[in-house]
Amino acid sequence: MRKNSNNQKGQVEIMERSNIIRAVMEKAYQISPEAVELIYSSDSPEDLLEYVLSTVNDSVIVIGIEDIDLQGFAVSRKASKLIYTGNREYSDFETSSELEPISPSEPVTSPDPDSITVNPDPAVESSQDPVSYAISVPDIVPDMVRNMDYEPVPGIQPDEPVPGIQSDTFESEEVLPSYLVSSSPSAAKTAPPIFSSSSSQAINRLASSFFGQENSLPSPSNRIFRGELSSSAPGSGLFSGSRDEYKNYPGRNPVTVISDITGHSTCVGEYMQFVQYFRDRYSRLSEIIRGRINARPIESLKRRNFRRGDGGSEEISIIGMVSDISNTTNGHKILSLEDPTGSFSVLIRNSDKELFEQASRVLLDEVIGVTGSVTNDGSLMLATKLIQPDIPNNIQRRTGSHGKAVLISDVHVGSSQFLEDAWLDFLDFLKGESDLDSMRELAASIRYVVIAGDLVDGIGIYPDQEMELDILDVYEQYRKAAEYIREIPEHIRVIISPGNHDAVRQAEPQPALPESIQADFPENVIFVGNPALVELDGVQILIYHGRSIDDLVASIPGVSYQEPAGAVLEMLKRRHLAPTYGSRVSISPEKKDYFIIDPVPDIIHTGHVHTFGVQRYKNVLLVNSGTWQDQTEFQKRVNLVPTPARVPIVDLEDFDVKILAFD
Ligand code: D5M
Ligand code: FE
Ligand code: ZN
Repeated sequence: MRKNSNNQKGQVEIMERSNIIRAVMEKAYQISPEAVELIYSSDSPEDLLEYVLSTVNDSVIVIGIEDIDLQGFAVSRKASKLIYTGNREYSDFETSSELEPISPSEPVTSPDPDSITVNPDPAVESSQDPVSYAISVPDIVPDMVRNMDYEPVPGIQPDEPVPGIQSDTFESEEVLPSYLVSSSPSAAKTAPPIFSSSSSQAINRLASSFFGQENSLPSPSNRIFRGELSSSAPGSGLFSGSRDEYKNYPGRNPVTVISDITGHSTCVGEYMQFVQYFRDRYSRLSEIIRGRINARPIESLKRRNFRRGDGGSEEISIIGMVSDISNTTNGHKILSLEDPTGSFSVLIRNSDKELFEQASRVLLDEVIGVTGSVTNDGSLMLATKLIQPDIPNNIQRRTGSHGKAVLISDVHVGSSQFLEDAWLDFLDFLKGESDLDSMRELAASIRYVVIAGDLVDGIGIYPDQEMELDILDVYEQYRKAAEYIREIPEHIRVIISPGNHDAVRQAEPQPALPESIQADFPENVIFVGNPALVELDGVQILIYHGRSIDDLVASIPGVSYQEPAGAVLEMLKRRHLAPTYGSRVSISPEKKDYFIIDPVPDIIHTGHVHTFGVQRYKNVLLVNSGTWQDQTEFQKRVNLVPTPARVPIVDLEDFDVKILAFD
């Protein structure tokens, strides 16, 4: 906010342009520069903005001047003058315009200098060609990082004393607050409606139950969602349907879309939808674990015959969703687990080093199995084993395909840091215009190009973004992107999935880009949602932009921006692309949990963090493609060093990966 000295009234504060963008963004819209200008230059921008936000509907993604009804505004003002006397309060507006300067929702943790290793990918070749094959490791300036004002690193839990656990005896009567150990409706009523999670973000989380206790769920701001925005035709039958229901794109380079939210969103943010979402998550992930352990419903643990000292010290297993993580004063860990029948506390002693290390990597809301014995008083389970839904060791990859797929992401067309020269060199390569025969041959074998989000930079994505944009209009950005994509030879199928900079709803799963944008792109482009499971001539690739990587880096020890594929590996072990609900990823509670990794794909392709990494895990290839955007001002401030213009090319026959560098 600033005083506008040009303003006739002298004293009236008006909004900065960036505050207009931010306030619009808060409501999950974007805004065109012309519309910003129109609001900014009106005599009452705050009122006008409030009015515009109250009148635009869910079919609008980008607020343009055509969405601003000045006449309606004038009429409504006249009417409000008749109704109100005295000063009017703009409480909604005030909250949205007084946000902190840099969005605190996306902190970047300091890179850990000790954890940097060069990715040991056997397919990396070295060459004297104009195109080099080396992967560079980003420089780290730890001092700069230390000077930054960071949030505490999540994952380090405050040592909260837990009632009843003062020593190493586990037989005490009163162990945990009742809202954690009881699932009866009466207990739910006494439970606080919201509690702070053990993550440093202290976000509002679901209350005592994931599984549907009444009175337990408030509606935090990131759980109010706009409806489906894409007008794309419905298609896939998701996981439940037969193959015929999948969306097929036949031809020389066939594509089948197996799972994609596009055209299937049912979410309006109602309470029961959250319950349904968590039930789906629990039932599908617990089913995977159930194949490996003989688990009982949590409710049955209340029976005395399981307890130690009652002659029932046998080991038993449960499967639950982690609703809380805390440390005892003696440094043991307590996980609260919930299943649809109840909740239970599991204690992991720090004397069991291996188990304790495993427990310190457990994330809120992930589904795990626990084996152990129940204490004498029936209040705690002493864990001896934690089981994740991890993929089987002997997983076979799909075979029968041939040719190659290029995996890229984070192009950021429109950004002033967009590396156009490198990008044009890449397009020349795809067109078969390289000087070297070997490069032309390689180009000729390419059948697919997959883009995992952030095709354009967008506008209003973060404060003051317009200072770093070459193209200020998001539609212009897409027109430019379409122009580039038209350069790609027609026989190559291009698959475009959105990211957080794209013009679709921010809540994930995100639908495919809207038809108005798709219309500019050539026939060989297929638009899918984020995430999307897609089959490229028989090879399954799970495409996910990767917003949750920011969370995983912040909460799992050893996971870093320098090795982003390591974060994807952690997703795979949990069989979930965004395990923790309500952190940086705003998840729309759809009927089905689209983030569950099932079936196991052959390739997982992510992006978002702008660093490059390739890893293999039990026959699954994990690729985090880098970016085509140079370091932004924000990234400079947090010392996030991107690895731009790297192009991984995957051989669909033997899953060999070649990495080209165009910088
Ligand atoms: O995100 C690129 C990476 O940089 C990702 O790790 C988030 C981080 N990032 C970028 N800009 C911001 C702002 N303004 N706040 C917090 N974190 C940020 P991308 O999606 O390409 O912007
Ligand atoms: Fe990006
Ligand atoms: Zn992104």
